[in-house]
Amino acid sequence: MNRDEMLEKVRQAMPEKRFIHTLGVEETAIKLAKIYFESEEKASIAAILHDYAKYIDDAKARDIIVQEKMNPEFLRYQNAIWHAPVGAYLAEHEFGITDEAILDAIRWHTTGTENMSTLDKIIFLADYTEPGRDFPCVDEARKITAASLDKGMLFALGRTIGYLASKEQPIFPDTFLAYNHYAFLIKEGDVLKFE
Ligand code: DGI
Ligand code: FE
Ligand code: FE
Repeated sequence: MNRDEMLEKVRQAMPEKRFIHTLGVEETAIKLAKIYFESEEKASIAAILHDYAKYIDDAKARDIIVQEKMNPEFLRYQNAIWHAPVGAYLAEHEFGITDEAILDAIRWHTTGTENMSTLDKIIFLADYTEPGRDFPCVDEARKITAASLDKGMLFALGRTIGYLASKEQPIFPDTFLAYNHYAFLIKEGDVLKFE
């Protein structure tokens, strides 16, 4: 399937607004791939497909998580996080994507996880900072991301955790694992710098 065919199938699976977001994520992911020497093609494909599963029925998403023996913990948390692992599954089974790097970037784009690759971080942060995003600290997130993917991750994860906590929502464990990873990394980096 070429880029245009992929885009058309994605467009048909979501409202116009979400499709515009998808194009924004692709544009941003390609820019970040250039800055951080990652494959622009992989960034483009992962971005186009990242929210493909956003509008499938909860029942269907649940079935896929169970049948594919994904981490059952996903189901204990809000359905807002299901479209990421389910999206990775559909990218493989409906779009024929076999590249694990692309599938992982889709799989972890919402919650984050420990040990994220450069491509994973690019998709996570492109999703958070694409031009259509409009929340108070988004410009700060864009600047930090352009300077360092790891600092961008720390900022985005910290803000997301703070936001979810303010709403008294449960937070998926991988989000904390990811947050701590970057918090330690950056703290230790600072110690080295000043020693
Ligand atoms: O799909 P998008 O709207 O483009 O963005 P997204 O995939 O990052 O997910 C949307 C929401 O999921 C976001 O507002 C935060 C929410 N969310 C719910 N539970 C969790 C979570 N995000 C993280 N990182 N961890 C959670 O446990
Ligand atoms: Fe998403
Ligand atoms: Fe998204």
